[in-house]
Amino acid sequence: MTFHAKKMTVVVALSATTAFANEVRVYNWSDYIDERLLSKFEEETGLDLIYDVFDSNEVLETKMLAGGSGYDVVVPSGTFLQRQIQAGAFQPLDKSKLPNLENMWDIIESRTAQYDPDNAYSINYMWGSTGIGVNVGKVSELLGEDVDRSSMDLVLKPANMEKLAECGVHFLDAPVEIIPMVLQYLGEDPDSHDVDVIAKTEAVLMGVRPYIQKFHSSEYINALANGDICVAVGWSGDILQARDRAAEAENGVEIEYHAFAEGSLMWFDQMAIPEDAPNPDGAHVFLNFIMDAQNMADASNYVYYANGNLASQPLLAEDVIGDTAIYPDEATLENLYTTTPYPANTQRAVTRLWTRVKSGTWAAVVQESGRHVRPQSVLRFTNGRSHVGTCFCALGRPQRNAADPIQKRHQTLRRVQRNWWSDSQHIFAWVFRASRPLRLWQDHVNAHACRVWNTDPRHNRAGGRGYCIGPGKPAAR
Ligand code: N2P
Repeated sequence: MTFHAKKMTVVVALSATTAFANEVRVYNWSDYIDERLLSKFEEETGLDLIYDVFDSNEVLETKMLAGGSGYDVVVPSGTFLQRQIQAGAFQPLDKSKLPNLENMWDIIESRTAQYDPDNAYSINYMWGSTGIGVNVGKVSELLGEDVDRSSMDLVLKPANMEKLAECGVHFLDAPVEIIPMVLQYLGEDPDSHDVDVIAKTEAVLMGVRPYIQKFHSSEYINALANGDICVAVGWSGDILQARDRAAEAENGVEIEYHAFAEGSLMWFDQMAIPEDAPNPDGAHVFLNFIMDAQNMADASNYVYYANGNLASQPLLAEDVIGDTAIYPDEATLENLYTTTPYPANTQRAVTRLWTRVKSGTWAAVVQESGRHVRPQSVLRFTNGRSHVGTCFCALGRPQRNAADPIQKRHQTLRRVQRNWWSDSQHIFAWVFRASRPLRLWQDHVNAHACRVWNTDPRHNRAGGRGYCIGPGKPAAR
């Protein structure tokens, strides 16, 4: 029996190896290749290509760190690649099997070497920026023709977002791109790893959270093109693809992409071979195929992202090589920043912050006892053991005036949930959920954000009642 079982294992293993030798399994970003290249690869090499897609570095990272993904080629962005190389997730490239490496562009290689020294584990596939896609007609209608459509003000100022919520705004579900963006907006180092500095982004994001319809990293292409949304914080080539899809549909939707006037993130997506890839030879064949000048030009011409292949440049369409949103000129390049991987403690704080921002269901908290709260506070509400929400608080005695925004805001609340929360230091609050976005207070609240860490009675002197607004539900559409 034992012998039999062993024999069977050997047979299974052999046939699996044979199957893997004919197959290459590639895991790439969605909307990131001209699919004709996939069949061309199979025709030219006789290998079967299994091509899956993802839209999030975090999803890919989970697979890479767990191991056993079954993929031969994957495409993390530089900062993720660096961390995964350190975790032993990739195997070094066998450069003798990659003659087309000579086509690569030294300028991009020197940049990607910051994540992958000597480019020992990866080749650049494409690179781009994270900026803003706008539906020109809708945004001009809601914010005026003269509004600066390349400014982060569009998506980080509550007053603008309140208006744009009407036509729909998506943000990337990419914390390590959105947080640097908000830091840049705040005039901080976008690559800060300091958790206290990073914490400053929460107030800004919570201030616009009620107006963000969705955090998603691929739906926005069609949503922009169809006119289902009017603004997306997204990736350069994706938004340019939306522009083309709208033009092809002749639906009257005009989409623009802008790197942010305040500065945009520049990132590099790198093809690498997992340490446990079933078919590393096939993976090298695929990488070499991708580095062919014509193939790489075809890919960029289709997806509107720049690539790291110098030899492909004469073969690029004019609306690709000639567009500074894709191939930045010196001036554009100066306004792009890069980031480095977060150490574990920063990453944990970022992940938690992002979860709070995305879930964003604490609509409003009215601090009834209030006396322990300083004016102009951001309150962290806890249930005694763990943090349950953050709200942005402006303190003051409500004036007995019907026009007072505090009292008006009260009228916009439908009390669907009421709880007392308390921690060991007696924070008491009523927790409400809003029936609709809290319009009156967003600007005011944002202008008054700061923090209270505890309920030390010495701080009680401020007195009065605190009115706090946290993130609401996305605007109903
Ligand atoms: C393709 C998105 C790739 C850019 N849809 C993200 N690194």
